[in-house]
Amino acid sequence: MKLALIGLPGSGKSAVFACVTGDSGCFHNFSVDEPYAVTVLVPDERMDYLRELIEPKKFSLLHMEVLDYHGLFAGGGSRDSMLLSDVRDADGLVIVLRGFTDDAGNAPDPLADFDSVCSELLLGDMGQVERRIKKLRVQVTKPTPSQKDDRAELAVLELCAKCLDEGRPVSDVEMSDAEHKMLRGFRFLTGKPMMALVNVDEDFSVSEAVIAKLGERCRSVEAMKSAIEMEIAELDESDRAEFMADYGVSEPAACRFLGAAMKMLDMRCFFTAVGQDLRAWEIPAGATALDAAAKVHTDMARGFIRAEVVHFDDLKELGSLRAAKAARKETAEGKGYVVRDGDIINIRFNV
Ligand SMILES: Nc1nc2c(ncn2[C@@H]2O[C@H](COP(=O)(O)OP(=O)(O)OP(=O)(O)O)[C@@H](O)[C@H]2O)c(=O)[nH]1
Ligand SMILES: [Mg+2]
Repeated sequence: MKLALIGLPGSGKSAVFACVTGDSGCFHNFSVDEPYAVTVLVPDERMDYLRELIEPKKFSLLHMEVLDYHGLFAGGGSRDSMLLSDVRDADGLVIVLRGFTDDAGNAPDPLADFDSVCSELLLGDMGQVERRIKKLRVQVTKPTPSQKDDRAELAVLELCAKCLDEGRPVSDVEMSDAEHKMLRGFRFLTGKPMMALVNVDEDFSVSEAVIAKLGERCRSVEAMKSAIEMEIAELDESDRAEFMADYGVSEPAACRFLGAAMKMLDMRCFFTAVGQDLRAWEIPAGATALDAAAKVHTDMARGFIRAEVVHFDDLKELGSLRAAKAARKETAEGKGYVVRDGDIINIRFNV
């Protein structure tokens, strides 16, 4: 999973990045072309519980790659278009919004900044759509083998262009699964899930009205006191709890942020414990037991027999896998079973 931190210059992207990754190398990245990237482990209390219970030799949490980009300039031209073409690889966007008075004395206005960032994303997609439409319009006049497909693509792209032109994201365009598939290669910026993250200091809090407004456009809205969180991260364990209580911070930034990111990406997490290897895996909402098998190993999907499933909550309530099985909490599921967050899955297969 890949998360891109983007926003206007000086909104605090690097401060947020340092908080959630614990890596302050981002402050020394002066390359305009390359983002600063770090892969972090996603903490999970359920995995901690299973680890104590099973005592596996190998233990792997989910991984999340976090990328800190340079600031977007409104109407930023070629520099921004290069940055945005890199951002197309991300699974989700974190729009970092300034929630503190900047050095020039400008009061924060997260909604206006959010609109500026969205305009850049819209323009980025618009450029791509227009170029392709122009090409297709010529192409469909020729009797090529792909003429039918080209016509179909052109029709959806024209809907996308209209939508973008009205200032709305391509995710607003109603598309069939086949159409989605057809346009997948574009990796539209305005088709990606978004989190709005307001980077606030002590003097500013985000109003309910602003949160509601951002919530209309984003799957998740978070506020983070990155300056304070950075101080917390640097404290000794013994001072940390008291400091956090003083500032009303209940959970370290990284945990909260990564939890919100999983929600934004609409990912489910399932576990496997095979032999001495305990692992967490991510899978999109709605994915099936067969998808889960394919995620673990292509052979498992090819020779899929059944999935034996125990939910983590049942295991925890009963204290062990054996007890959960005795209480008939384990079920045998077929290929089409929709995986739930927290399922512990054992794939039976034969190749
Ligand atoms: N008061 C206050 N200042 C902050 C906060 N977060 C960041 N800053 C300051 O704002 C400035 C920009 O912070 P960065 O984290 O470097 O912002 P950025 O978005 O990465 O900036 P660019 O990469 O240049 O676009 C720095 O001077 C920070 O010290 C905050 O929560 N409160
Ligand atoms: Mg920065």
